[in-house]
Amino acid sequence: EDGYDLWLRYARVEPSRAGVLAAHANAIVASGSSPTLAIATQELQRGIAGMTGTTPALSATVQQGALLLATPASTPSLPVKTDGLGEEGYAIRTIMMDGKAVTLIAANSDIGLLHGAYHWLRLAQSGEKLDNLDIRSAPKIGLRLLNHWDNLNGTVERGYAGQSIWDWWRLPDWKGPRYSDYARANASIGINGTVLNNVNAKADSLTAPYIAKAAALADVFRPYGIKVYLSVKWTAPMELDGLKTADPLDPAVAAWWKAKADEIYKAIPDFGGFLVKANSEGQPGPQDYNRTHADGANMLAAAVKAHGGIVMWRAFVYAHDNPDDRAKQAYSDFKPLDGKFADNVIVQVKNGAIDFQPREPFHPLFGAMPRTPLMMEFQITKEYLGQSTHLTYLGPLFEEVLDADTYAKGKGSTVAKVIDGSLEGHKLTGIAGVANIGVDRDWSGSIFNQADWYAFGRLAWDTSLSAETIAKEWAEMTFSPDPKVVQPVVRMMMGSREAAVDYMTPLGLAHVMDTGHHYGPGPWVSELARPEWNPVYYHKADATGIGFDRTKTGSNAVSQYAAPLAKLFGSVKITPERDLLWFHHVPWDYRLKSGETLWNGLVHHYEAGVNYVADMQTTWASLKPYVDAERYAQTETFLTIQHREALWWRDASIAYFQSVSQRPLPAGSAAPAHDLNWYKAQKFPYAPGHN
Ligand code: BDP
Repeated sequence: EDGYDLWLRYARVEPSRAGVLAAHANAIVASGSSPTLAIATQELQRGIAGMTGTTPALSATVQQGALLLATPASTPSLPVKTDGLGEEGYAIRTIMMDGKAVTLIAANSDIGLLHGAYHWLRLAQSGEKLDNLDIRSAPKIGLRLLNHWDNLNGTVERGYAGQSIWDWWRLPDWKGPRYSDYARANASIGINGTVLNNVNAKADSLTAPYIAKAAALADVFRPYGIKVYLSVKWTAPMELDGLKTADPLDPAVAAWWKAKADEIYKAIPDFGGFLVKANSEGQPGPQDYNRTHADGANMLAAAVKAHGGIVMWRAFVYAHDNPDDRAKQAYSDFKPLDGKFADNVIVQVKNGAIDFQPREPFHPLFGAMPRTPLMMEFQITKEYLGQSTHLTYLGPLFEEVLDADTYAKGKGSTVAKVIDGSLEGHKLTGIAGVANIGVDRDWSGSIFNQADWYAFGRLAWDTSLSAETIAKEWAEMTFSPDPKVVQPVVRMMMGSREAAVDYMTPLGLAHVMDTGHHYGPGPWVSELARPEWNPVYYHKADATGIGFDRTKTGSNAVSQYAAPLAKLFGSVKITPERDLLWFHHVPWDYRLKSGETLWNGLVHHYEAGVNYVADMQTTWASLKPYVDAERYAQTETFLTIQHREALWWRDASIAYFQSVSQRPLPAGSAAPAHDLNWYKAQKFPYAPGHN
């Protein structure tokens, strides 16, 4: 097992379970014909054959124990109501039909049936009961997208799983099996769109040859219910066709984009739309012409509007000439534009105000732009969380953000309700995850990183799921439904993100990773051109203490949150300790809730992180008898790397912060293995994922 099959392994089950499966799926009855329906029935056949050894026949007549796939169109007297299931949802119900017990998968569309088929297969693989089923499921969020930061030359920005899976060079002719396997995996977790290219976009992706390549991929993905989107470069009209300006209010510019959109829609009639990174980290944008983000977004939106397309405009902006706290800048730029965006624009906001840190408080824009649809941007690829080798399950991070209360309309105004549109009554809703996918056989750089892709999709479909439930499902399908495996694996996963927070950025620290590659520790870095590129900017450690004062006495970023939170985060005494140094500059001898000093507490957090990794190693070793050799060995080795690097993080961080705090280590804590200069001297010029 090399991980290629992801959570769709359909491994052979014990004879007794095979009997149960066969009894509930001894034939497949599907009326109608479409590529999507064919995929659904083939997937069911493949899954059942894998698990039981017998392929159920496709049958035209209902028999006891059949699996039935039906829509109101194919079966006018459908015995299950499909109202409220939308175009993508489904119901699964055990019913009696002509005196025979059958399992009915019902939906309004064949895509809904496909999702239902995957749900049934999930139950089958996880060892769940298959009788008396009564399930209804429909996504609350409309756009559930992966964002690939894939470059046209095959590299992947912040990619740690090898080169891009898009073989741009051999497209559109060669459409390898990876593409449909990719679509299967995504459809199985409800993802319905993919942005093919990096937000740091090249204009070339909008040329005719590249549109044809994107169209070829769209053709593969379409029957799986997955639409294609493209990131665009703001100055494409100038670069590709010599326009003198990219001013969004210039009619020639608007006409260029309109013609370009028409050209794309001719090749890809169901093209989803554009994703835009503008005026951010050196990318051009409307502000270069003294126009606003709304001016830019609305011009593009007009170009795709007639085709039903949308524009996802990113709020990830911070300017080099803005002396204000970086954490405040997106809000400062976008909040005044609330209500000014066209109705087919959605603003895409990262989960936190800085950049995908191991922990950040939720982004203050959530809840602050009631008249503008906002979509979430999570990072599935682990730029700041150990990249491919650290086992840091992101489910708890996603869950923490989605469940965070913005208080925008009083208690219970969670981020999830902002992005599913229910809080402010928006119809256009979305969530995006920056993909962790590459050509590695295991797709994601490690077996456990697959869980992050899986968790993103499952939460995008249903934000009310718990990270733990998802981890359990994933472990059951990825390894085995045996509780002897599932329980320890889930336990490892559930604490692993907090462990990374502990050994990298405890107590609300952030962005102390080394420059460029963001891999190991670099809290000492202070000499880069822009202040906010330097870790010292974020931790502000000095002789008196550590942390970024974002209260009234500092940058006052707390004022960007709703009143109850501004109050909470504004007071050092009541700020949750996990966010302490994000909001406050705190004296080294400040007393934490545990009674120990901040300095001692910091050291203990680093150690707790390292110890957690050691515990995962022990747990994993105990699973050796139950896991196949290849996947066992990869995880074992990666945990060894993680432990070594957690120690490195601990030691380097302590060596540096001790040089500032001038405090002795708490009793029982070992001194770092090397002196500070040794840690500073570590360089990684060829670390993956950055230019
Ligand atoms: C940061 C990455 C950078 C991305 C940028 C973005 O370091 O590579 O281009 O975000 O999201 O996380 O645009």
